[in-house]
Amino acid sequence: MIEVDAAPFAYRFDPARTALVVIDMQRDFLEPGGFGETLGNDLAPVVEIIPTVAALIGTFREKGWTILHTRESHAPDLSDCPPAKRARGAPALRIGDMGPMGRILVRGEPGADIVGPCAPAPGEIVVDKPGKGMFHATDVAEILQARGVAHLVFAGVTTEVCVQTSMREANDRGYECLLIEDATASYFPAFKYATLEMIRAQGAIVGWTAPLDAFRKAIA
Ligand code: C5J
Repeated sequence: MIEVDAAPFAYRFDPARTALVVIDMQRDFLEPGGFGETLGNDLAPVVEIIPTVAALIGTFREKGWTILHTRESHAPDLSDCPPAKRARGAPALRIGDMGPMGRILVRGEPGADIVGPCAPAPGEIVVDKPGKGMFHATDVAEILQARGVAHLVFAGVTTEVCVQTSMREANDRGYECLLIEDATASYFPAFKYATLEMIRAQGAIVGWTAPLDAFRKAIA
């Protein structure tokens, strides 16, 4: 077992039973004209973490450990997009509308792709998810079970939406979850801060958090 200096206390994991989960590092959330920006968000805080997420992916790759990437996206006919999700808020462009990177959050469109520095390598798992949580309407549960995974290391965007939802879903299913603090971001820095606090509160009620440096030191 490897022990990471994490909060609220040490996080222990067995690399053979661990997967890195990189949530939704997609152009639609990180680049101008995508879903995130159409909702009126400032992209700067999420763009800032791209090199750290890429470094974390590189660390797992060097070790040959399991990597799973998710993409929030919908079928072209939007049959997996609840009308309530499409109607929510007052975005400049709604899910399925044509934007500068193709149809917003639609599978196969350029905007649904993962940004270059974080792009999946051959052999890495890529899961398209129609919801905020990675277990909803996907085969993530079966994929992890087949590989005997018990520990999940999380990164990606946004901290309080898809990352937190996926981490809570995983925690309820019995996975030991660690969120890498500087490899996750929100459009709202205060929401990121609050999410990190609530995850590790009450004795790691949802899981652990640690910076990338601490993770790297542990595995060195
Ligand atoms: C959002 C996500 N924020 N990936 N999606 O709508 O967090």
